[in-house]
Amino acid sequence: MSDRTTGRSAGFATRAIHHGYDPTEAEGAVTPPLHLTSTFAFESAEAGGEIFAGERKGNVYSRVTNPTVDLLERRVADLEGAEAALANASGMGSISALMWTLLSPGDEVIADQTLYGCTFAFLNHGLGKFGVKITHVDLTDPANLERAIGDSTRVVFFETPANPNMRLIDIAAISDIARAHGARTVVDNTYATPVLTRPIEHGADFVVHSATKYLGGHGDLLAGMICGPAEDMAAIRMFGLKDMTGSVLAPFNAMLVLRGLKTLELRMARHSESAMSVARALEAHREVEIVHYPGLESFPQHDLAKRQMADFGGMIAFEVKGGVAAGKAVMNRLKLIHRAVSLGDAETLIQHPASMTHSTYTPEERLDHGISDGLVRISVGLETVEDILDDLMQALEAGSAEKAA
Ligand code: 3LM
Repeated sequence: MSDRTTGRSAGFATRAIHHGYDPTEAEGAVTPPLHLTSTFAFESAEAGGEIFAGERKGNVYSRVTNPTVDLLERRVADLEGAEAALANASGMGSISALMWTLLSPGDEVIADQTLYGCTFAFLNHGLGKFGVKITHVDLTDPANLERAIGDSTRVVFFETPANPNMRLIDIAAISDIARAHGARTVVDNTYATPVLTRPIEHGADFVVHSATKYLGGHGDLLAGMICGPAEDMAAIRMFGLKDMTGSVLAPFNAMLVLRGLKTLELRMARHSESAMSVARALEAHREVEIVHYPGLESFPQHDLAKRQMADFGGMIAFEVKGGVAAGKAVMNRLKLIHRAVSLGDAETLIQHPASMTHSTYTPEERLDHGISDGLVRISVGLETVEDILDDLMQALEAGSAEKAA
């Protein structure tokens, strides 16, 4: 999309608001219509047959295409710099539709050590059961991939920043090695969003999202997205989505994600600014053992963060002195911040990965995969930052006071 007056390509926020839609298509409606329909009428029996055979364009059934969902797919593809995208009913729906399509028994997936709990379970307990080999490799050092990758490696999968410990992966370095060995790179971009990082521009083949999080942005839906080459997206639509998972995004939820996208750039700026303040305040607090936030100078991969991310995002992981019990006590003293899983909402959310989002790992696996039991994860929301800080500080101070008494 280009600016109508200058011809230069339109900016991110402009495309997030306008890409792929012209009000003249729909009686001048500035907001795109919601096509709340499961099925579509054919103008003749022959036309229906031709659409089914792929000889003529047209909608058949909303498990395959729907115009509201289609607009969301085109818009997210544009924002990620991808040829095409596919929407699903959840992030897990996206990851599974993609993997069922790319993989066959005997293939290997190399995944980073740290993954969201259900992704870890899907790979190891799901795909693993069907003859796909899952190998976890520490991808923070690309040399480890060079050593591990083999002829049967079909997919290299990672999150950056990773849920929950915030480790970063160098997308360009990993994608280069994967490509040289004929493997496809999949990046879960849920934490960064295309505002902060566009993995395809760094050489990745596919991007997946839990659009439940920042893309939707308001905690009122579940959704997932896959972005990548048009030919692969068509294959995933007609097999992974249509036949294997049936994990279709409802048109109403597509409309809500389209609404969320309009403010994505604005929200990410505010999430990032507030998270930076929270990370600094936590790091300065005597009750806090360690803070993992890519924007901090103390973050071991701060240089990579500056290279690969436009800003540092809204997610922080930290540990309180005194371990699990002390961390939970801090969580229980919070008054404004909600104790809840999920992330990317307007509300600040706090959770304990070991007993919540990452309880799909055994304690031994968590240890192996760099997910410490004392870790507390915070998704910094859009409230007035002083109120977030006051709440966290009173919860930490009460811990100091208890110790002193
Ligand atoms: C969570 N995460 O609280 P859905 N990829 C990443 C994710 O963080 C998630 C998914 C995929 C959380 C959800 S835990 C019970 C709640 C990096 C989800 C999966 O299927 O849309 O939830 O996305 O960390």
